[in-house]
Amino acid sequence: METVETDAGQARCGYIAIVGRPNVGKSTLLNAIVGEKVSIVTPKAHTTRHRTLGIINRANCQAIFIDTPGLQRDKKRALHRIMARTVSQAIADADLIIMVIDATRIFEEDRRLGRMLSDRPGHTIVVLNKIDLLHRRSELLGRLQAAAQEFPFAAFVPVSARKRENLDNLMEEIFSRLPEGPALFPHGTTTDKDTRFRIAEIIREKLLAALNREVPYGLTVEIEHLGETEEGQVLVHALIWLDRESHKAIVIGKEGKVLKSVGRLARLDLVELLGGRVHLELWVKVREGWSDSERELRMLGFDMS
Ligand SMILES: Nc1nc2c(ncn2[C@@H]2O[C@H](COP(=O)(O)OP(=O)(O)OP(=O)(O)O)[C@@H](O)[C@H]2O)c(=O)[nH]1
Ligand SMILES: [Mg+2]
Repeated sequence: METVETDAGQARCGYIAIVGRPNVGKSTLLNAIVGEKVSIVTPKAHTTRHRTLGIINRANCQAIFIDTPGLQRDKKRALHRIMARTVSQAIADADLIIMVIDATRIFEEDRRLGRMLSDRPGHTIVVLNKIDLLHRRSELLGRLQAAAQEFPFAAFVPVSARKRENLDNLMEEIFSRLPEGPALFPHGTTTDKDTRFRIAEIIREKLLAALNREVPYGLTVEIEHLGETEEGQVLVHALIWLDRESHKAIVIGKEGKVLKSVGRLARLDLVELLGGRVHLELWVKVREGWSDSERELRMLGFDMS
């Protein structure tokens, strides 16, 4: 991405919450802005479960983005309640809010989110994502007008996170609105998440992509051991926790096919993340009802505060 012109004399720094319906491309946008995969992406809704920071620096400015889970109505499971709380907390913590919507259509859930943000109109930017899916570029003006009529917010920016289109304009809108203040993270830091978390998320990404229906939503990944083999490879032991015994055979697959393929794909990404050879071992275990138990969630490392 090109450098954005900023007032070099005035340090700026702020938190920007990225919020929106599931699957609108929030994590894809974060990764495109940071230029690194800090948050996992899949074609399935409810991929992101944790508040994840992505940090970038330009001249004298630091922008700290907060990726959030997709906003959802379903609050039946404890996991869903935590995810909804994560979104509210990120909004409360943020100096600026990016509300991501689909450029092709406004949904009722977008309107509901718009109402949640209506007390922060000057601090909210609407991003119309996936403009590459519009049949004709001439539709864009109409989509922008519709969004501006619907939401009383500060700016409306059409982008394609996947194709990295118009991100410079978005960055300008963001940088010009950041509050004054010194950087909060050292230069070079791109996320707040540690290696264990990032490894677990990469494995979960591959599982989500490989599995269908409700199976992916009842699983979580825990890194039991991170070390080194005698040959100097990075050694990862990961536990895949399922909340139903009946899902075990599906996750493992016939003759272990599903698990093997997940392991192969995850290892490719891990080699990139860890910068060396990786020995990955995956174990499938069951903890009935983990996703609806606050106690289990805490044990599995979910932030319950
Ligand atoms: N065509 C197109 N697809 C996109 C674009 N941005 C994201 N996607 C796709 O949309 C799907 C969802 O992307 P994510 O980034 O995981 O969406 P999200 O909003 O973070 O989803 P949750 O974490 O589940 O709330 C993926 O298949 C992405 O590749 C875009 O600009 N254009
Ligand atoms: Mg996401």
